[in-house]
Amino acid sequence: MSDIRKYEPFYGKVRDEKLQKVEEAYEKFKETKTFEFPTWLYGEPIGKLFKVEVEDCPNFGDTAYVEMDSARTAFISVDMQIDFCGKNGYVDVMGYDLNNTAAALEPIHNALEAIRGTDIKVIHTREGHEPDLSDAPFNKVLRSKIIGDGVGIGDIPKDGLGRLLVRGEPNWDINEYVYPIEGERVIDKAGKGAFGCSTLHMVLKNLGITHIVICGITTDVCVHTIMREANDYGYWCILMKDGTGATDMGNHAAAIKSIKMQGGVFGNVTDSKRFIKAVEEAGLK
Ligand code: C5J
Repeated sequence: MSDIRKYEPFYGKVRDEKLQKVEEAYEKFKETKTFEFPTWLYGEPIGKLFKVEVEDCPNFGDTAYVEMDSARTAFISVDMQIDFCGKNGYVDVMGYDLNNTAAALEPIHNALEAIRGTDIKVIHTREGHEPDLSDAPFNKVLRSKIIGDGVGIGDIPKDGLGRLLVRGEPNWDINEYVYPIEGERVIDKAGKGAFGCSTLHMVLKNLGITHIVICGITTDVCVHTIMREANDYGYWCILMKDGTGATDMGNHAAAIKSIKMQGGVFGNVTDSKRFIKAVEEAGLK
């Protein structure tokens, strides 16, 4: 008997228990088209269960539902900073159309209005670097200077509010239309992702979060990176697609589509209307 076969009975119990739970959830999904909140895994709900409709799941053209516990759900608004959607900010200096990223403001504002006063946890992130740029990779700063025609991370552009992508500068702050309010968490990150270079994962764990509704800018960079990281750790992630925007419309569309491949390779996709409807219908306030 090989070493692997020798330990097979030990592996088998763990595997069979998990596959039994998968089988049960699979039968339920066929009946209800719903990823039910797995109480066997997380325990009884702490808040209220509510269901969000998601698109193109499991196949393109299909509709499914994700059930979550309001008290264990985080709404994450990624990098809605002036640097990414405002005049003379980082994205503007690189020459991209601000309308694409600013389009996320209204849907996020509306979703925030709907969930404030519920037990859904709101988290905002900000991308930025220490004033001495000690946490900014050399290649990141150099590339930004090249694409910005000599004005990159740490520099002040003409008519700019302050140093690009530097913590504490007015342009690094969050757009006031989707600004955090008391009781919401704000997490600073030095990278595109957040699990390796910020306290996001600790905060999610400390809050007991199981489900994440994610939005913000940009779709294909920071939002996607964080969604992928969270998905790998087993969080159920739903992208609120109209609350996102990118520097390129093709990349925006591709980023949304790629989430839906393989039955939801990085999670699921909804929009602000469907998310707000789910919150309102569940009477979470
Ligand atoms: C980028 C971000 N695009 N927040 N940052 O550099 O997506």
